[in-house]
Amino acid sequence: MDKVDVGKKILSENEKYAFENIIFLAEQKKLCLNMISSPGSGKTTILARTINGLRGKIRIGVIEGDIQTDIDAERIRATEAPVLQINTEGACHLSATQISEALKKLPVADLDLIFIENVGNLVCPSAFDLGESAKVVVLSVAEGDDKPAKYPAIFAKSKVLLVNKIDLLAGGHVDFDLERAKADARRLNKAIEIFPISAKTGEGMDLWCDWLLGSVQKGIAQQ
Ligand SMILES: Nc1nc2c(ncn2[C@@H]2O[C@H](COP(=O)(O)OP(=O)(O)O)[C@@H](O)[C@H]2O)c(=O)[nH]1
Ligand SMILES: [Mg+2]
Repeated sequence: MDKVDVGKKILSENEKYAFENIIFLAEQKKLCLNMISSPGSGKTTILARTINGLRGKIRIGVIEGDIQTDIDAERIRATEAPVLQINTEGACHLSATQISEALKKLPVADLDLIFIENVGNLVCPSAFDLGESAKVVVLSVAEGDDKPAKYPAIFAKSKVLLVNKIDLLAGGHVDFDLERAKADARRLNKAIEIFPISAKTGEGMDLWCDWLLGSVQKGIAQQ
Protein backbone atom coordinates (compact mmCIF):
# COMPACT_ATOMS: atom_id res chain seq x y z
CA MET A 1 0.00 0.00 0.00
CA ASP A 2 1.26 3.49 -0.82
CA LYS A 3 2.41 5.41 2.20
CA VAL A 4 1.51 9.08 2.67
CA ASP A 5 3.89 11.13 4.76
CA VAL A 6 1.46 13.52 6.43
CA GLY A 7 4.31 15.46 8.04
CA LYS A 8 5.64 16.50 4.69
CA LYS A 9 4.08 19.66 3.33
CA ILE A 10 3.10 19.27 -0.26
CA LEU A 11 3.73 22.62 -1.86
CA SER A 12 1.26 23.78 -4.42
CA GLU A 13 2.65 24.99 -7.73
CA ASN A 14 2.17 28.58 -6.59
CA GLU A 15 3.95 28.06 -3.28
CA LYS A 16 6.89 26.42 -5.05
CA TYR A 17 7.41 29.44 -7.33
CA ALA A 18 6.75 31.86 -4.45
CA PHE A 19 9.56 30.18 -2.52
CA GLU A 20 11.85 30.44 -5.56
CA ASN A 21 11.04 34.14 -5.82
CA ILE A 22 11.83 34.65 -2.13
CA ILE A 23 15.24 33.02 -2.61
CA PHE A 24 15.94 35.00 -5.79
CA LEU A 25 15.03 38.34 -4.16
CA ALA A 26 17.06 37.52 -1.04
CA GLU A 27 20.12 36.59 -3.12
CA GLN A 28 19.76 39.76 -5.16
CA LYS A 29 19.07 41.77 -1.97
CA LYS A 30 16.02 43.43 -3.56
CA LEU A 31 12.89 44.63 -1.86
CA CYS A 32 9.66 43.64 -3.62
CA LEU A 33 6.27 45.04 -2.60
CA ASN A 34 2.97 43.53 -3.74
CA MET A 35 0.34 46.31 -4.02
CA ILE A 36 -3.25 45.16 -3.65
CA SER A 37 -6.56 47.03 -3.73
CA SER A 38 -9.95 47.30 -5.40
CA PRO A 39 -9.93 48.61 -8.98
CA GLY A 40 -9.66 52.40 -9.07
CA SER A 41 -8.36 53.04 -5.56
CA GLY A 42 -5.29 54.70 -7.08
CA LYS A 43 -2.51 52.08 -7.30
CA THR A 44 -1.06 53.24 -10.63
CA THR A 45 -1.35 56.91 -9.67
CA ILE A 46 0.43 56.22 -6.36
CA LEU A 47 3.18 54.28 -8.16
CA ALA A 48 3.81 57.02 -10.72
CA ARG A 49 3.94 59.68 -8.00
CA THR A 50 6.18 57.50 -5.80
CA ILE A 51 8.62 56.87 -8.68
CA ASN A 52 8.78 60.60 -9.41
CA GLY A 53 9.14 61.46 -5.69
CA LEU A 54 12.05 59.06 -5.22
CA ARG A 55 13.81 59.83 -8.51
CA GLY A 56 17.57 59.91 -7.95
CA LYS A 57 17.21 58.18 -4.55
CA ILE A 58 15.74 54.74 -5.28
CA ARG A 59 15.70 52.87 -8.59
CA ILE A 60 12.20 51.43 -8.93
CA GLY A 61 10.88 48.84 -11.38
CA VAL A 62 7.25 47.78 -11.75
CA ILE A 63 5.41 44.59 -12.67
CA GLU A 64 1.90 45.52 -13.78
CA GLY A 65 -0.89 42.97 -13.45
CA ASP A 66 -4.16 43.47 -15.28
CA ILE A 67 -6.79 41.24 -16.79
CA GLN A 68 -6.41 43.03 -20.13
CA THR A 69 -4.52 45.94 -21.76
CA ASP A 70 -1.18 47.63 -21.11
CA ILE A 71 -2.74 50.95 -20.12
CA ASP A 72 -1.10 50.93 -16.67
CA ALA A 73 2.31 49.87 -18.05
CA GLU A 74 2.13 52.86 -20.42
CA ARG A 75 1.43 55.18 -17.46
CA ILE A 76 4.46 53.79 -15.62
CA ARG A 77 6.61 53.91 -18.79
CA ALA A 78 5.96 57.67 -18.89
CA THR A 79 7.97 57.94 -15.66
CA GLU A 80 10.87 56.14 -17.43
CA ALA A 81 10.90 53.37 -14.81
CA PRO A 82 11.41 49.83 -16.16
CA VAL A 83 8.00 48.15 -16.38
CA LEU A 84 6.61 44.82 -17.44
CA GLN A 85 2.91 44.18 -18.12
CA ILE A 86 1.29 40.84 -17.35
CA ASN A 87 -2.24 40.17 -18.66
CA THR A 88 -3.98 37.45 -16.68
CA GLU A 89 -6.71 37.02 -19.38
CA GLY A 90 -9.49 36.72 -16.83
CA ALA A 91 -7.72 35.53 -13.69
CA CYS A 92 -8.45 37.73 -10.67
CA HIS A 93 -4.90 37.66 -9.25
CA LEU A 94 -1.26 37.33 -10.27
CA SER A 95 0.55 34.04 -9.67
CA ALA A 96 4.07 33.40 -8.38
CA THR A 97 4.88 31.69 -11.70
CA GLN A 98 4.08 34.90 -13.59
CA ILE A 99 6.25 36.91 -11.18
CA SER A 100 9.12 34.46 -11.59
CA GLU A 101 8.98 35.00 -15.38
CA ALA A 102 8.70 38.78 -14.99
CA LEU A 103 11.69 38.94 -12.62
CA LYS A 104 13.80 37.28 -15.34
CA LYS A 105 12.82 40.00 -17.82
CA LEU A 106 13.22 43.10 -15.61
CA PRO A 107 16.72 44.59 -15.16
CA VAL A 108 16.65 43.53 -11.49
CA ALA A 109 20.38 44.11 -10.92
CA ASP A 110 19.87 47.82 -11.72
CA LEU A 111 16.94 48.24 -9.32
CA ASP A 112 16.58 48.80 -5.57
CA LEU A 113 12.86 48.19 -5.30
CA ILE A 114 10.33 46.25 -7.36
CA PHE A 115 6.64 47.03 -7.08
CA ILE A 116 4.01 44.55 -8.20
CA GLU A 117 0.64 46.13 -9.00
CA ASN A 118 -1.71 43.19 -8.56
CA VAL A 119 -5.05 42.76 -10.35
CA GLY A 120 -7.67 45.08 -8.81
CA ASN A 121 -9.43 42.94 -6.22
CA LEU A 122 -9.37 42.83 -2.40
CA VAL A 123 -10.02 39.09 -2.15
CA CYS A 124 -8.16 36.72 -4.55
CA PRO A 125 -4.70 38.41 -4.50
CA SER A 126 -4.59 38.08 -0.71
CA ALA A 127 -4.64 34.27 -1.03
CA PHE A 128 -1.72 33.97 -3.47
CA ASP A 129 1.74 34.69 -2.14
CA LEU A 130 4.08 35.84 -4.88
CA GLY A 131 7.29 35.60 -2.87
CA GLU A 132 7.17 39.35 -2.22
CA SER A 133 8.97 40.98 0.71
CA ALA A 134 5.68 42.49 1.90
CA LYS A 135 2.16 43.36 0.84
CA VAL A 136 0.86 46.93 0.64
CA VAL A 137 -2.90 47.35 0.70
CA VAL A 138 -4.49 50.51 -0.71
CA LEU A 139 -7.94 51.68 0.40
CA SER A 140 -9.36 54.88 -1.02
CA VAL A 141 -11.77 56.93 1.05
CA ALA A 142 -14.42 56.62 -1.67
CA GLU A 143 -14.73 52.88 -0.92
CA GLY A 144 -15.98 53.26 2.66
CA ASP A 145 -14.39 52.94 6.09
CA ASP A 146 -15.93 49.49 6.68
CA LYS A 147 -13.64 47.68 4.21
CA PRO A 148 -10.98 46.54 6.74
CA ALA A 149 -13.75 44.89 8.75
CA LYS A 150 -15.41 43.37 5.65
CA TYR A 151 -12.24 42.16 3.88
CA PRO A 152 -10.03 41.27 6.86
CA ALA A 153 -7.55 38.87 5.20
CA ILE A 154 -5.68 41.43 3.14
CA PHE A 155 -5.50 43.96 5.99
CA ALA A 156 -4.24 41.22 8.35
CA LYS A 157 -1.49 40.19 5.91
CA SER A 158 -0.23 43.61 4.79
CA LYS A 159 2.75 45.46 6.18
CA VAL A 160 1.43 48.84 5.03
CA LEU A 161 -2.01 50.41 4.54
CA LEU A 162 -2.18 53.41 2.23
CA VAL A 163 -5.44 55.30 2.74
CA ASN A 164 -5.65 57.16 -0.57
CA LYS A 165 -7.71 60.07 -1.94
CA ILE A 166 -7.77 61.95 1.39
CA ASP A 167 -8.22 65.13 -0.70
CA LEU A 168 -11.86 64.04 -1.03
CA LEU A 169 -12.41 64.24 2.73
CA ALA A 170 -12.04 68.02 2.95
CA GLY A 171 -15.09 68.92 0.86
CA GLY A 172 -17.27 66.38 2.65
CA HIS A 173 -17.65 64.51 -0.66
CA VAL A 174 -17.53 61.15 1.10
CA ASP A 175 -18.39 59.88 4.56
CA PHE A 176 -15.22 58.13 5.65
CA ASP A 177 -14.19 57.88 9.28
CA LEU A 178 -10.39 57.65 9.05
CA GLU A 179 -10.07 56.75 12.74
CA ARG A 180 -12.53 53.88 12.38
CA ALA A 181 -10.68 52.47 9.34
CA LYS A 182 -7.34 52.76 11.17
CA ALA A 183 -8.68 51.15 14.35
CA ASP A 184 -10.25 48.25 12.43
CA ALA A 185 -7.03 47.67 10.46
CA ARG A 186 -4.97 47.74 13.68
CA ARG A 187 -7.35 45.33 15.38
CA LEU A 188 -6.55 42.86 12.59
CA ASN A 189 -2.84 43.68 12.43
CA LYS A 190 -1.35 45.67 15.28
CA ALA A 191 1.97 46.26 13.47
CA ILE A 192 0.46 47.64 10.25
CA GLU A 193 1.98 50.95 9.12
CA ILE A 194 -0.74 53.38 8.01
CA PHE A 195 -0.14 56.35 5.69
CA PRO A 196 -3.09 58.59 4.75
CA ILE A 197 -2.17 60.03 1.35
CA SER A 198 -3.44 61.80 -1.71
CA ALA A 199 -1.72 60.66 -4.87
CA LYS A 200 -3.49 63.56 -6.57
CA THR A 201 -2.29 66.45 -4.41
CA GLY A 202 0.80 64.75 -2.96
CA GLU A 203 -0.36 65.16 0.66
CA GLY A 204 1.23 62.50 2.90
CA MET A 205 3.37 61.13 0.08
CA ASP A 206 6.64 62.27 1.65
CA LEU A 207 6.08 60.11 4.76
CA TRP A 208 5.33 57.10 2.55
CA CYS A 209 8.40 57.80 0.39
CA ASP A 210 10.56 58.21 3.54
CA TRP A 211 9.33 54.82 4.78
CA LEU A 212 10.28 53.26 1.42
CA LEU A 213 13.69 54.90 1.48
CA GLY A 214 14.29 53.61 5.02
CA SER A 215 13.14 50.11 4.07
CA VAL A 216 15.46 49.98 1.06
CA GLN A 217 18.38 51.31 3.13
CA LYS A 218 17.80 48.79 5.91
CA GLY A 219 17.36 46.05 3.33
CA ILE A 220 15.19 43.03 3.64
CA ALA A 221 16.20 42.65 7.30
CA GLN A 222 13.34 44.98 8.18
CA GLN A 223 10.75 42.69 6.58
N1 LIG B 1 -9.27 62.63 -5.98
C1 LIG B 1 -8.32 61.72 -6.12
N2 LIG B 1 -8.32 60.91 -7.20
C2 LIG B 1 -7.34 59.99 -7.31
C3 LIG B 1 -6.30 59.86 -6.36
N3 LIG B 1 -5.50 58.84 -6.73
C4 LIG B 1 -6.00 58.36 -7.89
N4 LIG B 1 -7.12 59.06 -8.24
C5 LIG B 1 -7.97 58.84 -9.42
O1 LIG B 1 -8.62 57.58 -9.27
C6 LIG B 1 -8.79 56.96 -10.54
C7 LIG B 1 -8.20 55.56 -10.51
O2 LIG B 1 -6.79 55.64 -10.31
P1 LIG B 1 -5.80 54.49 -10.74
O3 LIG B 1 -4.43 54.94 -10.35
O4 LIG B 1 -6.01 54.11 -12.17
O5 LIG B 1 -6.30 53.30 -9.80
P2 LIG B 1 -5.95 51.73 -9.84
O6 LIG B 1 -7.02 51.06 -10.64
O7 LIG B 1 -5.97 51.29 -8.41
O8 LIG B 1 -4.58 51.60 -10.46
C8 LIG B 1 -8.11 57.87 -11.56
O9 LIG B 1 -9.10 58.67 -12.18
C9 LIG B 1 -7.18 58.71 -10.70
O10 LIG B 1 -6.92 59.98 -11.26
C10 LIG B 1 -6.31 60.74 -5.23
O11 LIG B 1 -5.47 60.71 -4.34
N5 LIG B 1 -7.35 61.64 -5.16
MG1 LIG C 1 -3.89 50.42 -12.05
